[in-house]
Amino acid sequence: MTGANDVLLPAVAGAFHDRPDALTAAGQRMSWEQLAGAAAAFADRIAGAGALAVEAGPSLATVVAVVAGLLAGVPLVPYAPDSSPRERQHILGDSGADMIAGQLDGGDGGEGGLPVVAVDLGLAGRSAGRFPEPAPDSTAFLLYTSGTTGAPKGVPVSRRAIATDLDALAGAWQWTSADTLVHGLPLYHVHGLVLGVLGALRTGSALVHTGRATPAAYAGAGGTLYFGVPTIWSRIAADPPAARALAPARLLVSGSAALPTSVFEALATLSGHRPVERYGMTETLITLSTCARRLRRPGTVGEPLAGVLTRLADEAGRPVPHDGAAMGELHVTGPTVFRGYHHRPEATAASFSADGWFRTGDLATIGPDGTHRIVGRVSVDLITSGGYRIGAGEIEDALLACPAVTEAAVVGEPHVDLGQEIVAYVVAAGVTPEQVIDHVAGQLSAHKRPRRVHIVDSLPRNAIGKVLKQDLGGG
Ligand code: MLC
Ligand code: AMP
Repeated sequence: MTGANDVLLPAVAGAFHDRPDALTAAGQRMSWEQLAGAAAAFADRIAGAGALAVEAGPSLATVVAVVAGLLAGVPLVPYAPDSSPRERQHILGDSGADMIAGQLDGGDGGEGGLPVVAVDLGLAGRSAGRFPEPAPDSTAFLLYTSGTTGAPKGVPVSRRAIATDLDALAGAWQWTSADTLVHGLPLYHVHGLVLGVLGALRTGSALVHTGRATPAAYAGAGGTLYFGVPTIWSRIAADPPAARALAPARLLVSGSAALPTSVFEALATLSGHRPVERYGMTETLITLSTCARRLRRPGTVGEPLAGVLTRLADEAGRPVPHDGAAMGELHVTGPTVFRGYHHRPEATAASFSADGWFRTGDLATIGPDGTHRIVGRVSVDLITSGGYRIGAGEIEDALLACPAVTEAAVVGEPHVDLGQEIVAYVVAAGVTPEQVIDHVAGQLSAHKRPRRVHIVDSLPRNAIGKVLKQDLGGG
């Protein structure tokens, strides 16, 4: 196995026997040699940039742009292709990106006047070895992720964190160049991008991106290793022929949100596979997982990966026993944990304990045998819907920007398909719930739209005026 100080992406450096179908996305295929050539050509064009923003659609062009940034040592700032102008402006401005990888070369015509450079998949550039391997502690990505309030924050992710995490996962999942990885996840978050693209390029496994993550697409992809969020797995479990078609696979992996026991059991019955469940965050990468070699039980996310340490703490920061019953906030430390948010010292300080452990904001139990269960969130203001982490505050800000809305409170309510669905309670006059949803749709990407809006006379508040979110509901 390649160590964290060697090349980050051995497949791009020619370490594996090449194959014409090394990468498949959006109906296009590429070998690793073709990827190395196109990425080297693109790297020459972006070398020296401060940071490269990437409109990260599910395509080979995204993979080429990302690999080029990693070759040239240019930090990458991937963003959702359906993000609104407001979201883009925030990400481009906050990150300091000075170039965009986009569809067409565009001089200064790009977002915010930034030059747009288009990827050419057919170009074969100079040797991929021309650029020296950047330092392990340099920033590979600035990934934007929601907090409870305000706009998303930038999380710098180092090359060392990525290499360490992928090597630990390869060990836990027996992930090798004999695998074909299949998924249909977005390429601007840890799950689809770091695990789903860089994981394949580090282990030398072939990669098939399915485009839309439908049961039929997963069933027809013929992979050995499948990644999905619980919403994808629950749709597959509800489609028995698709689930049965996964029987020849080696391993099904679920993460980004809690996998319901009923879905775990349906997959086990239909496909013969007990899925591996793993837990992680943008800030920490993946830190906990069940093991390919050991019995996998529903509802647990296994043990810490190699090098990761965990503990539980109560609200005052005191230790909570690891007895399998007591709940506490999960704290994490280790080589995959980030050092702090981009230009946000206060948010950084609030996220680490006095002795330097990252406070995840997730409630967990830890058994005497080291088995972890994720049981909820410390804050009601972080919502997980379809495996996306969404801050209630960002949606409330968008609602309050609607002139008809005077007060707004957003919560996540249980939803059989999405895990949680976004529900908004607003005090508003002269608008319908649909108009309020449309207003948010104009400001935020699709997965942040409230599914339901309740127009109410007032919001329940405590003596100091804070909204009592636990008293909302049933509307
Ligand atoms: C959404 N829609 C609405 C709506 N909100 N329509 C009307 N009113 C609203 N309020 C529309 C959508 O635009 C879409 O339209 C349709 O409803 C279906 O939406 P959906 O069911 O929400 O999503 P779908 O497109 O089917 O995708 C489901 C999914 C997706 C699970 C594939 O949510 C997804 O890719 N999730 C992955 C998120 C992820 O990668 N998280 C990892 C973070 S990293 P239309 O017209 O398009 O059908 C991380 C670390 C770790 O967490 O541990 O991994
Ligand atoms: P993000 O930062 O978008 O990567 O989202 C991280 C969050 O996803 C975590 O804080 C958890 O709340 C949630 N999460 C990830 N994996 C799991 C899992 N296996 N079970 C429950 N929650 C999870």
